[in-house]
Parts: sequence; C-alpha cells; structure tokens
Amino acid sequence: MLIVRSDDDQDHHCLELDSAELILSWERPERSRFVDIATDAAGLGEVIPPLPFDRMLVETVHEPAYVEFVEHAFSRWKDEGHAASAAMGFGWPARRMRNVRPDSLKAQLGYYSFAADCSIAEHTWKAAMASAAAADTAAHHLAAGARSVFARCRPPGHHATSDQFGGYCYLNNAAIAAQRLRSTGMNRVGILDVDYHHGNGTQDIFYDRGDVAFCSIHADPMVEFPYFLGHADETGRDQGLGTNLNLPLPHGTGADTWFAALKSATDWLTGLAPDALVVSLGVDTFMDDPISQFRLVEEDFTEMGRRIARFDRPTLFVMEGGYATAQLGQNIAAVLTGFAGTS
Ligand code: Q9C
Ligand code: ZN
Repeated sequence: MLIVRSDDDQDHHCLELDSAELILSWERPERSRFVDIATDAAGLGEVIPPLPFDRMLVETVHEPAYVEFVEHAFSRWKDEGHAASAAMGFGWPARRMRNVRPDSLKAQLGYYSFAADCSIAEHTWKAAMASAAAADTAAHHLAAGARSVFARCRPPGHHATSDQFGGYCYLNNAAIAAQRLRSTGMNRVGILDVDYHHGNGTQDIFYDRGDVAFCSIHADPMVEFPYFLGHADETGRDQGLGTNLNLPLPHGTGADTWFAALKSATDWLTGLAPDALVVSLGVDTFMDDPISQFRLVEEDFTEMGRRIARFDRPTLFVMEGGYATAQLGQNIAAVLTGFAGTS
C-alpha cells in the first residue's frame, strides 16, 4: 500500500471553544507522528510526499472566494492588530438572518465557518494545503493503477463544505480526492465515511450529484456534532437523489451494531457500482476516544479493514479524526493491515 504524507502540518494546531473555555484542540500535531510511527512499523509500503500543488486543485470542490478567505484570513487578522494569536468565528447567519457576505474580517469568520471549534492561525493554510495535496496525490496514484493508497491527512477534511470550515476541517480532502478520480475518467466514485462524526461537508458537496455516492456511519446528530446534518432521511437531491445514505447510530454503539451498519453500507454501495472507493478513515469510534462515545477496539479496526478489502475496489484511505492520540497510530495501522491482508 502506497502512503502519501507531508510534515507541513506540524506547525498547525487549533484552538477550540469548549464549555465557554478556550482549549488546545484534540486535533494535535502529534497525531501525525503517532500514525507515521505505527504505519512505518507495519511495513505497509512505499512512503512518498505529495506532488506539487496549487489552489486550482482545491477549487474543484471549494468556492474560490472561500479558498481566498482561508489563505489570507490570518494575515488580515495580524494587519488589524488583534491581540489573539488565532482567528475564530463567533457569530453566524442563523435562522431568519441573511446570508449576505459581510465586509469585516470578524464577520466573515462567521460567514465562512459553522462552529467555534477551530481557529485560523499563521500555519493553518500551509497545513490544510499539504493535507489536500496528500489526498489529491493519492488519487492520482489510484487512478494510475494502485490497488490502495493511504493519504495521511492532517488537518482532517470531512466537515468542510464548499465554503465553510468547522470541526477541525478547512479543505475537504476526501471530496478533492473523489473529484480527482472522477476527472481521470472513472464514472462513479463511492465515498464510505467511517469517522465517528457525520461527514456533513462531503455530503453537502455531492448532495445533488449522482456521480459521487456518499455513505456515512456515525453518531446520531440528534446528540452529536455536527448536530445539524446526518439524519437517515437525507437521501440526495436532483441528480443525486438516491446516492446519499446516512446510518446514524446511538451513543454507546459497539462492534455488533457498527458492523451491521457497515454491511448495509457496502450492500448499498455495491448497488451503485462505483469504480473506486474513497474511505474517510476516522478512528474516533475507538472505545477510549476522549471526545466520542462508540466502543470499537483495536481488533475491530483490523476487521474493518478486512471487510473493506472484500468490497474489492481500488481504495483510497483518507485520514480524518481519532483523538486517543497514543492509540491512534495502532488503530489506523490496524485498518490498513487488515485491508492489506498482513494481519
Ligand atoms: N468543543 C473530526 O473528527 N467537537 N472532527 C466540538 C466543542 C468537534 C471532530 C466540541 C468535533 C469535530 C474530523
Ligand atoms: Zn470525527
């Protein structure tokens, strides 16, 4: 299995508003190091850096004005002379307000985000672009004939919509990869999102399209972030009607229930006959994850990899969440070795 990764994420970390306190986010730089150590130890295959990249590759799924905003938000913040070392939204266009783009930077931070759980600072853009580039490069190699590729992305991407950041995500790496696969001539791409949280950004980007099918297994948004998307009755719109499947599960979900949902997901995807599979690989479904409430254990992650391999399509794993930092590497490696048949 080819692995694509970059160290350009290492200077980026998020501040997060949590119960009226500003904390250092669980989405930390050392996540990458733990994953790299574990995947190296597993001997999965060659490790390569992302290909050179520019903003054109992210404008395939993001609005140019949004991309421009994320790139320049921090230098504008600095120019305005604020004391805080990072910029974050705090007011949003809520019910009965208008979605008119405001002029001021503080207002635009709300306009271009949907949650106060991630900030934009000096190194955010560099990290987000390197992460997107890893996913895009992985897609390039999958299209060229690789059976499987792992893009070790950080920051994660599946919460980012075409024009909003949130949930530690700025650029939607899985969507960028799926779009790249489409542009190389694949007729339909399937996305399987196994992160604990619903992939609201990915769903939204492809909601009215039939060429990219999106399926997510996640904690019920009635009780879990991102709260306002991810219900079972969201099935797609227009050309995309019938190509969106949400499988929300309750807090406390363990292996039996989770793997039954995976069976429903892969049966549904089989019916849509995708040419390739993009897996949004979050392992925050882990029993000891500090911010999540599912109960999968390391052996379950190995089994997850085996079952995904049985789906038997060219497969691109894009890393998403997983916050039990010390066990994150083993859990990611377990999925990948299960898939590769080496455990
Ligand atoms: N302090 C991913 O797993 N939690 N994102 C906010 C408020 C947000 C998770 C809690 C969780 C986002 C990629
Ligand atoms: Zn998550």
